[in-house]
Amino acid sequence: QFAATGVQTCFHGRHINPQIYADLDGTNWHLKDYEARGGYQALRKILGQDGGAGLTQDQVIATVKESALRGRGGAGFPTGLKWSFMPRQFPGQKYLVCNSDEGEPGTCKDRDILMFNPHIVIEGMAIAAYAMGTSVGYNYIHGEIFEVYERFEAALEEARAAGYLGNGIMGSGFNFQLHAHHGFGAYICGEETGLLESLEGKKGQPRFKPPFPASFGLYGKPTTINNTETFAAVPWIIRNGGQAYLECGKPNNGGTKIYSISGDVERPGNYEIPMGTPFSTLLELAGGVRNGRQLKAVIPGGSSSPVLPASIMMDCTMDYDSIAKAGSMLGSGAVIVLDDTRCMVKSLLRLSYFYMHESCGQCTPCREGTGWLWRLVERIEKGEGRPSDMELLDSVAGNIMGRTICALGDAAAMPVRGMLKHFRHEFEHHIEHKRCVVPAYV
Ligand code: L3W
Ligand code: SF4
Repeated sequence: QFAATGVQTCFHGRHINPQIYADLDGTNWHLKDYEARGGYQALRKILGQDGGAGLTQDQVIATVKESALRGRGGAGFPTGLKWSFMPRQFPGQKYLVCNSDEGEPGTCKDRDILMFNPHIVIEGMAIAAYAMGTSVGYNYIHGEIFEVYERFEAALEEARAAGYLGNGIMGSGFNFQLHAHHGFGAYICGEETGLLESLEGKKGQPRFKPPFPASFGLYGKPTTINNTETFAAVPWIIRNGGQAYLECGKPNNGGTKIYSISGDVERPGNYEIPMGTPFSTLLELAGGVRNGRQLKAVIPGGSSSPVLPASIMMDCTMDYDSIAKAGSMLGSGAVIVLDDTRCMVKSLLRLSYFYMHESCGQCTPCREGTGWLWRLVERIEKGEGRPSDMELLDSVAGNIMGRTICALGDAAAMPVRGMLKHFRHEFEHHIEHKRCVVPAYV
């Protein structure tokens, strides 16, 4: 159950022992290994190449809807619903795109799926392409992880040679050409419309939405974009049924999810667990808080999600609805753990710098506001803050939110509001005493 998507459960090591990754590297990602694990059986099933009747496009979409699979890139949008937005009878080319531009601070799951199980993404994309009547797809891979791009290219070659991609797949009338493309490391190219612009060879600047990519996507054509982990869940769903996947998790939050847990834990890494698992269980899997220290706070869904104090987080389960109810977002599932030695002002300073650096500069509230936020937090951290800075921080954040083209503006503002809501006293202490409330930073 824990390994429902076929991704290895609880592999960790990149942060603590690179040798573990080295051992996995090159051993079991190949087509023959994937086939031995039941790979490409779901594709055979829908095409009727397993002796069965096959599945219609509507049946595939209905199965994905039944599974309650939600987008694993950050927004948690229902996947089956998104697939049903794609116009069926479109007279021109339609596209399928995989968003592997994983750049959210704290997130490192998609790179591992592509590195250790690339065929699961190829199969998931082929099934999606069949369901939506799309014959061309792209996987846009983050530019700073070139070895992942090379691995995926190698897997594509294997799939083409075996007849799982190309024209007349497995003797059926289904054609699907899949290509890999690598970006150059800009965070904003992970935003779906920025990604499309970049894929078209332009500067990766987000477009206004609506129109959504389902009607105006790549080269202005209907396009469906899903995250890597979302596609990786699809073969299991088709083989085992939507209901079985749903039952791995909880209502409205089907299946399992991979969490990239980092920060102050003993064993940081990627952990695949059922939706609805208590946060305390995930923390335990990661070895607990580093050096037996006290848990102070958790950023539950990547740097864009508001921080939650330990008292709230320990009552949460790891699923979209529970984390939203607690006032944050499950996001991409990047769980950043902060122990009692962490200064929240310093933590926010680091996050604010990231958003200022990654703003594409198109809209004024984001371009100017992210820099303003960073400068305010920096002077508070340096002991040069003024009492009025508290109100100013809140006001600048409030004036960014909801006033920008894409979600990066909100993503820069939300952590500020989260910190001020739960750790206001630390900021006030910095301003009043010109030093940190945390003894280690005095
Ligand atoms: C057709 C409609 N399509 C919505 C589609 C839309 C998109 C999906 C979700 O941001 C979040 C962001 C980050 N007709 C539609 C429709 N769609 N309504 O559904 O849309 P949306 O706008 O809710 O989200 P988004 O713009 O995709 C994603 C947060 O995720 N995040 C980001 C992590 C980034 C990474 C990374 O490393 N690249 O993981 C983490 O929390 O802040 O809020 O496909 O087209 N009526
Ligand atoms: Fe660019 Fe920021 Fe505007 Fe997004 S919100 S389009 S990143 S300036």
